Parts: sequence; C-alpha cells; structure tokens
Amino acid sequence: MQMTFRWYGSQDDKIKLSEIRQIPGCKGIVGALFDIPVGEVWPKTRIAALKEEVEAAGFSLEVIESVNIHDDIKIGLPSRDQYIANYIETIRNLADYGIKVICYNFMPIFDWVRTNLAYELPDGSTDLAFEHKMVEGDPADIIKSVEESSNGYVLPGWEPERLARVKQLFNDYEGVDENKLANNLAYFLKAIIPVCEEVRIKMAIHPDDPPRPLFGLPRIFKNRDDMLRIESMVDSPNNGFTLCTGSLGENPDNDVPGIIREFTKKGKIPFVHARNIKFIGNEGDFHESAHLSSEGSLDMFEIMKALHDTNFDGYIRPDHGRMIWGETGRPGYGLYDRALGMTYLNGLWEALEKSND
Ligand code: CS2
Ligand code: MN
Repeated sequence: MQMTFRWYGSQDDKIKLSEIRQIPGCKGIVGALFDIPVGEVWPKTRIAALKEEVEAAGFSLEVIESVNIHDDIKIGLPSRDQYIANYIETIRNLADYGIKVICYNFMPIFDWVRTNLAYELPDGSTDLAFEHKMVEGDPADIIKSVEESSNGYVLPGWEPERLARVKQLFNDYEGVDENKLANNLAYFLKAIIPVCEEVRIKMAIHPDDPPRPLFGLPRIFKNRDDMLRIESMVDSPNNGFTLCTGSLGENPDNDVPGIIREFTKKGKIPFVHARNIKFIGNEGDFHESAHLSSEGSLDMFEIMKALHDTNFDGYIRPDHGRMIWGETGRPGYGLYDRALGMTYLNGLWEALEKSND
C-alpha cells in the first residue's frame, strides 16, 4: 500500500508540502487542479507544473481527487458527449504525467453533505457532523449553515457560482431518478473505460456521502449492491472504487470490512479513504471522529486487516480530520489530526505486517 495525503495546492491550501513532508511514512500527494471549471480539459502544462512541485517536495503524484463530472453528464443531456470528450482528453493528459488513479463521484448537485462543519466535541476539538433533521427542510438552510461554519473556505462541489444556480439545478434534475442516473453513469463509463484501459488509468468512484437519498435527489453508490451494479456496467479492472470507510460506514448496515475483502480480492479498490465516524443517537446522525477505533463507531483495525489480508496494494489516505490544537483552516482538512490519523494507520499496518503468520 502507498500512504498518501490530500493537498489542495499552493494557492488554496495553507498547509505546505514541506510540512506534509514531516509526517512519517507519507509517500504521495493526492492532488487536483481545483480552479479548472468542471467540464473543461485539464491542460498538460498545468498538470506538469503540479507534478513538478509535488515531486520537488519529495512525493509522488499518482492519484487525482477529483476530476469532477459535469452535471450534463449526470442528467444525460445531449451536451454530455462534448463533456465526455473533454473528460477523455483530461484522462489522456493525466496519463502522460504518470497519473494512475482518478477519483470521482456521481452525486447530483452536491458533493458530500454535512449540516455542521464545526461540531464541538467534549475535548474542545471540532469536526464535521450530519443531522438528518436539517436535510428534511430547505437545502438553503444547509447551505447557510455550511457557509457559516466553513471558515470562509469554498468546499468542493459547493462553489458559490454553483450554489447560486441551485434552484435551476434542481429543475434540471427533475425526472432523473435512480435508474436514469445509473444509466447515465453507465453511458459515461462505456465511453471512458476503454481509454483508461489503453492509458492504464484506474477510475475510482467515491461513495455517496452520506449514503442515502437527499432532498429527493437519487443516490447510486450507497452500498454493496450498488457496487455490484456499477461493476457490471463495464467489466474492467479499470472500473474501480474509492473505498471511503467513513462514507459507507455512515450506514450501519454496511459491513465495511466485508465489502473491502470482496472487492479488494477482485482488484477493484485502487484507492482507500480511511476515517472513522461516530453515530449520534439512532436515526442516522453522526459526527466524524479521530481515526482510532476507540473514538468512533467503526473498527479501524478490522478495516486495515481486511485490506492487509486481501493484499491491498493501492493508495490510501487518512480522510477528514478534526480541528485540533487551535488550528484554523479548511474544515476536515487540517494538518494535525490527519497526521495523527496517518501515524495510527501506519502503526496498524506495521503490526499487521509483522504479525503475519
Ligand atoms: C470528500 C469528497 O471524501 C472526501 O474527502 O470530501 O469531497 C470527495 O473528495 C469527493 O466526493 C470525491 O469525488
Ligand atoms: Mn472520502
């Protein structure tokens, strides 16, 4: 396995590569070109510059998170073909610079949804939380709550220009139910996967977060059955998954270690997001937690063991962390708690390696 850390780039991330370099056992950066509007081709010059910067700091750049999918592709509008052609060009450009995995998601309108980005824990740290009552109301309430607790950062998928059009977007998605959305994903995958096979890039779809329908919008990657359906759309080792333990784990019915074992054995998990969550009450509310098993509702040892037992050899990163030690910055993406998470994950992995009988 290769341990990695997500970085938002020198323009957008106040964490420096030189700081990430001091986290023991971190080998690679998971990056993206965040300023390129969704749907446009990523130019080679920009990819080259990012790669150079990351490599000069002593890291590899082999995973991109994310190349986002234009809504027209998800809705299935005639204009999707042009956006798919652009996406293919981006795939080819990334392959030219040694990218091996592209993480993406197929969530309509919103990327991940939380109702509070600064939920206070008893130890004084804050993290991201989801309370279902808020999603039963007007999406505008959540947008406001997210904006108020986001420290002024723009979160991926929540760009102001998108949110300004949110009503229009809801209209555009009218009639797009779960089946239609799945067909539109299949259409996209059928077009891109042959190119990925040719240039040796693995696509890794990220689960819907949280894994349930929201605001009447369909969700098609919530559980194992959805994974089987996505797998069957195009039967190829390049049609893979980002196994986000937190996202899938937000539904207690999902057996995360079991899913890991099944799909890693098939070589379908090129990328893992490892994080813990803690349920609040029993109506599906949760807050994110420190990575340790004892701090949350997921058994991180069983998760790492499932990866180890099935010879996982992909990329992994600690996922969201808490804000601790007075750090301010991008919610979920501070330096300290993700560094602690990485150290813990590396510790579990070393123990698993050495206890191999
Ligand atoms: C989330 C997402 O898992 C995460 O870190 O914050 O923004 C995720 O990067 C995307 O859904 C992947 O496309
Ligand atoms: Mn994730």
